[in-house]
Amino acid sequence: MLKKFTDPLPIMKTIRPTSYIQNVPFYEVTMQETIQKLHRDLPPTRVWGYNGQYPGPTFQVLRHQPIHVLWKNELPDRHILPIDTTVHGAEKNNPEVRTVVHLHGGVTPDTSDGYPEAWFTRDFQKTGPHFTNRLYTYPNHQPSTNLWYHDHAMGITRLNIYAGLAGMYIIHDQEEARLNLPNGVFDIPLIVQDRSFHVDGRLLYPSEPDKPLTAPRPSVVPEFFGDTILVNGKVWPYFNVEPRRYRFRILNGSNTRFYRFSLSNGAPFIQVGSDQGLLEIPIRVQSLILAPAERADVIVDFSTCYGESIVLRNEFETQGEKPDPETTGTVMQFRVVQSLTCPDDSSIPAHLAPVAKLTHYQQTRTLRLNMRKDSYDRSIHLLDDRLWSDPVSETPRLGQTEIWNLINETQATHPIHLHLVRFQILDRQPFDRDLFEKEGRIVPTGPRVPPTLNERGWKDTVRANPGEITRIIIPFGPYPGLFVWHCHILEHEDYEMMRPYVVIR
Ligand SMILES: [Cu+2]
Repeated sequence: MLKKFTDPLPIMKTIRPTSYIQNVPFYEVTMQETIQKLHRDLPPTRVWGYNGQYPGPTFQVLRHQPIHVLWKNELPDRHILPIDTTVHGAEKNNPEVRTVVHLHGGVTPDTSDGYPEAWFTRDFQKTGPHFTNRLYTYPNHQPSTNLWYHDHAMGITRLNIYAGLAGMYIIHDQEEARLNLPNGVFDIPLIVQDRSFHVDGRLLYPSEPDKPLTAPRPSVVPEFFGDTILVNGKVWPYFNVEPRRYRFRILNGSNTRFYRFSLSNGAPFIQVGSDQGLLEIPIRVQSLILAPAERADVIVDFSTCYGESIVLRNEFETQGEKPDPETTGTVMQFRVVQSLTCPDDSSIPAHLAPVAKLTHYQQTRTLRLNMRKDSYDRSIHLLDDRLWSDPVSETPRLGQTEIWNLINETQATHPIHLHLVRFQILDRQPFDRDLFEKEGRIVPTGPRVPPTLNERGWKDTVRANPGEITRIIIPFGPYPGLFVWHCHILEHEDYEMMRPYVVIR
């Protein structure tokens, strides 16, 4: 087993524009294969990175300052992970290595949103059926928040992200700057991901499910749990900190794994932001759940901890079991060993940003999260019992607000993500599953439970729990066009738990 806390936490570089096109910053990012040391005792690992870095460089942008990005693919022709060619979009007649970049949480026109079928290969030699343009533009009109960019290619997203194609994208604005939260070197993004390795250092991703079945090989797996935890691309790193407040922008960038973060010294997280920006007020939490793709913006105060070593733990129960503290129950370590370089004059204001509660809406949709068996007896997860290739069924009107009732008939929590929009969680309510299966009627068996305090900001990914109706309220806009909504468990998303949707004029 790999030793914990042997490597310092890497901090991703901030990417700089290569030029300006009519005063708009222009960035060029090249996807490249590279060899990286992910742990002191692990042989170097072949990974795929944006500009050859895993995780990719961090974008630091200003609100209302659009940017152009040219995403280029210089990856090899053969994939480094097992492709299931029975999965839609990954068939044998398609190129093995296809990429398209999505800015998760970005309010982006569809031509730059990274539609899964808008993929392209090395040097744009081949492009997918919905390829739109090479140069992407991000308007950045949304309030300050923590987004992330990652691959979204049809049928192989789970493999491309696992190979390393992900990075942070942070939007800043004046309102946030005025709050005087910890900044500069005291403001750190943390990308948390689980991985498994072969003894020779290669990334290990299963080529078939555990259960014996007459499936094709390689085959998709219904879920993936790695046996080590990486932060910013290092296995179980440590981070030397000063006795002061820090701001951590935490992203769960894992394929399937959920986390319940806590600190070993019992200190709380002061959460100031969720997926789509600042909360109304800071929320003090002892532990913090993040599903894949969710983000939390938190302040941790080390000011009274000089000399201590504090472990960031994970206590999320999977199938009724807590993770082993020796392995996936540990995330990283903070060592409060540095002396103060300057006094900590940061603050955590009582009020952060207004979050106007949405109440008015024009339409309601009831959408099932359900399952089916494929011809190999494997489980397919579906959105409203439809396949990716079925005709578009969700067509909200531009400028209108809808309530979506997500009825989770499955046994698992699905983090549901909509492109383009931000939304608010209204509530969750248990329903009678048997009755729904037999008669199709939705009969609640308990009250509507409002979201937790730290879920009451703007979101772009919501945990829809099994046996519950999760209600979200979504203003559609500001752009019309073709987008997707999907489960962010990458193994589900790749295997049919994703649907196109169209915002119509
Ligand atoms: Cu799912």
